[in-house]
This record gives sequence, structure tokens and C-alpha cells, in this order.
Amino acid sequence: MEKHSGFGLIRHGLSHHEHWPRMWRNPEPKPRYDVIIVGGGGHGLATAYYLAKEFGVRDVAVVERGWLGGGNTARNTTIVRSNYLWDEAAWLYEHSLKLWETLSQELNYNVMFSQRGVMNLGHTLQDMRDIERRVRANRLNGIDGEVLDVARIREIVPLLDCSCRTRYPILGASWQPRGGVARHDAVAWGYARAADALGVDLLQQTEVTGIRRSMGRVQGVETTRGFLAADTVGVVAAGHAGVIAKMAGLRLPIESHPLQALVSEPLKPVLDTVVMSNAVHGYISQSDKGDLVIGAGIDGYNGYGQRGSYPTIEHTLQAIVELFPSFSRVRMNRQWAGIVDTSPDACPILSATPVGGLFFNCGWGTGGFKATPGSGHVFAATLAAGKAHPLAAPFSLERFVSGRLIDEHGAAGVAH
Ligand code: FAD
Ligand code: PYC
Repeated sequence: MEKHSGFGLIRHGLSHHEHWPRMWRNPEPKPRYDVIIVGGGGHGLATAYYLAKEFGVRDVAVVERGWLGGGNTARNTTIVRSNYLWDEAAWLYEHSLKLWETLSQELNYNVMFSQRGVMNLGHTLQDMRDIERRVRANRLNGIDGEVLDVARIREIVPLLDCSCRTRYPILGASWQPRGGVARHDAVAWGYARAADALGVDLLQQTEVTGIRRSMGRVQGVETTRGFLAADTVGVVAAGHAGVIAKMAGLRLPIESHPLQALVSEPLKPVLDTVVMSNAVHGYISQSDKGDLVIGAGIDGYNGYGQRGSYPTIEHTLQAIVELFPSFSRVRMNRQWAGIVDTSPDACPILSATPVGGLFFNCGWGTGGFKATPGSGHVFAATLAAGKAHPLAAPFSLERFVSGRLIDEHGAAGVAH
């Protein structure tokens, strides 16, 4: 395909941004599809791509109420890692991390995956015990990880205040060298372009307003562009999962919260890794264009407004300035929030439902960007087979009845 080739790149580079071919079609909806995916974020687009590419299901529509990747996918701070405590979670996120490592080649689209390492700081003896336990568990699962002492932290991040003068002195850290960051919207665009090329219909500006059911099975979705029939519907709508579940008469164990982020004015390169502290509630990295990308814990209230509250910003910036005193004079350029879907055990829900043919992929909370390729892959396998992929099976809704929770609050990058 010429539009994907090096010659195309040169020709369009010289074209003054005119007459560029569209990266994907803008099709009219068909009345029926084999599979409908609700939500055109990274997870929904990845699901559609793997359905078409690996499982031979090409009669697929992705139904998105806004624009592709306009939800949390383009609002997150792009941290990728797989250092979760429990086997089930570690396997799922590591499956994803492995897919990240070849994703640019797989999609022929540069998702700018940069394995610059992720550091999680410990500030108390209990933090350090938890860090040691998690790193050992990771290594037993073949996941890279080290426990760093303060001298090593200083070498890797010289700007961090590792003195004992701070309110919460740094005692050590966990370090995952294969972790890092990626370019969030490129991930959505790469999957969208590749899914479209395999025949998937990407229906933007199409809001799902109802889930039609009959005799205990899903029949399709009501949308602002009419009814679309399908025997299988996968809902991948992050913060709005609960709203869509209600349309099907279901109640999910999900709470929707705002989660904020900020970026600063661009600086020269000063920070070449990701630093997170769950104890003081702040994390930071520097983007390739120089902005400091900063985030916090969730705002405590439930809601669907993509703004967040001022006290959370203040608290986060206090934490960042305490960790990095030299950033106290940096000006912040922008702030925003996304709506995250938090579950009781800080783990996702990848599950069939009591409505036949209706599946949910949600509950990734504050940490689903890193899971985008793996989530899409195992959810596509689940939809294609009508039963859970082995990596998805532990994350079914059934665990909230049986009590087999997978508590990952300790490994969640930000408090929630
Ligand atoms: P989304 O990208 O939100 O896609 C869901 C889509 O569903 C949206 O486009 C929405 O418009 C659509 N939709 C909703 N309702 C309807 C409807 N009725 N009809 C049709 N479409 C509908 N994770 C990490 O791993 N690392 C991080 O560093 C990180 N940082 C974060 C920072 C912030 C500020 C936020 C908000 C989140 C962060 N996350 C992070 C979490 C991560 O962003 C999400 O878990 C992930 O992006 C979810 O992807 P998704 O495709 O499921 O959701
Ligand atoms: O899950 O690593 C994470 C994360 C970092 C920032 C927000 N979530």
C-alpha cells in the first residue's frame, strides 16, 4: 500500500499537508455485524484489530460516540510496566508488555515505545517490604525487576532529593528497566489504521444509547445512527462502562472517578526515566518534546466531568516539588482529567455477562494504558471463542461472588 511506504512518506512530507489520504474510511453503518465493539479507545481498537488479524472475524464495527482515542486513551500519562504482584495480573500485563515491544513493527506505525525504565519509590519500612516482595514475585514470573538502594537511585535520577531532610525520605525503590512510556494517540491511530485495512468499520460520532436484548441474549445496539444488529457485543467504554451496563439491566462493581494530569512548559532533557511515588501521591516523566508529565491519585468523588478538583492538583504539585525541589520554578501549561473505572480489587473485568453474547472489558481504573495490546488480544480471543482466554479467565465478574479477588492496590501506580 503506497500510503504506508517510504515513498509515500517523502511525497506527503513535501505536499504542504495537502491531499493526504485518510488513514481510515468513514463508512456508513451496515444494519448487521458479526461483532460490535462499543468504544473506540485503544482497548476497543486493539480488540477489533486482533479479531480481524488473528481470529478471522472481519465483519466488525467499532462504535464510538466521539472520536477515536478521545477518551482516556489520549488523556493518560502513558506509563507502561508489568510489575504487578499477583501471578494472574503479572501474566496479563507482561503479555501486554511483550506485545508493546514489537507493536510499532506489528502496526507499521511508530508508537514511540520508549523503554526508559519505571521507578516506584519507597518511603517507609513497610513500603520497602512491599517493594521487595513484589520484585521477588515478579522475578519468579520472569519479569525484570530490581530493588534499588538510595545510592543507585541518585545515580539514575540525580535531580531527586534523596536527603533525609524531606517529610517522607526516600528509602529505596523498585525498578523495572523494560517499563517506559509510549505515544498514546499513536497507539489509537496505529490500531485504527490497521483494523480499517482489515475491513473493520470504524463508526465515529455514533453513540450507543441502548442495548437490545431478547430471550436473555443480546440482539445489537441502539445508536444515534439507528439500530445495529450483532450476536456478539463487546463493551470497552472505560469510565462509562457502568452507564452502558445499566442499558442492559446490569450493575457492575465499578465506580467512575476523575483522574487528573498536568504538563509543564517544555524543558531541555532533565529526566530520562519515570518516577512514581504512591506514598506521596505524585509521579512524573519527561515527554520527548520536553514537557514534564505529572499525575496524581484519583479525585475522591464519583463523577463524569473531565476536570477534577484543585486540592488534588495542589497536593500533587507539593509532592513533586518535595521530590524534585529544582522543579519548583517550572510553570504548568495544561491540566485535564479523564474518567477512570475503578473496581474493588484494582483489577480489570474481562467477562461474559448474564446476557448471552454481551461481554465487558473495563475496570482498568488508573492503569489500563499499559494493558492496551494485551487487553485487546485476550478480549478478541474471548469474543471470537465465546469463552474466556486463559489469561482473561481470572478477571471474570464471577470473582466478586466467589471472593477470588486479585488485590493489586499496592501495585497500582496511583492511589485509588
Ligand atoms: P477509553 O480510551 O476511555 O475509550 C473508551 C471509549 O468509549 C471512549 O472513546 C468513549 O468516548 C467511548 N464511549 C463511552 N460511552 C460510549 C457510548 N455510549 N457509545 C459509544 N462510545 C462510548 N494507564 C496506564 O497504564 N498508565 C498511565 O500512565 C496512565 N495514566 C493515566 C492518567 C490519566 C489522567 C488518566 C485519566 C488515565 C490514566 N491511565 C493510565 C488509565 C488509562 O488511560 C485507561 O485505563 C485506558 O486508556 C483505558 O482505555 P480504553 O480504551 O478502555 O478507554
Ligand atoms: O498504572 O502505572 C500506572 C499509572 C501511572 C500513572 C497512572 N497510572
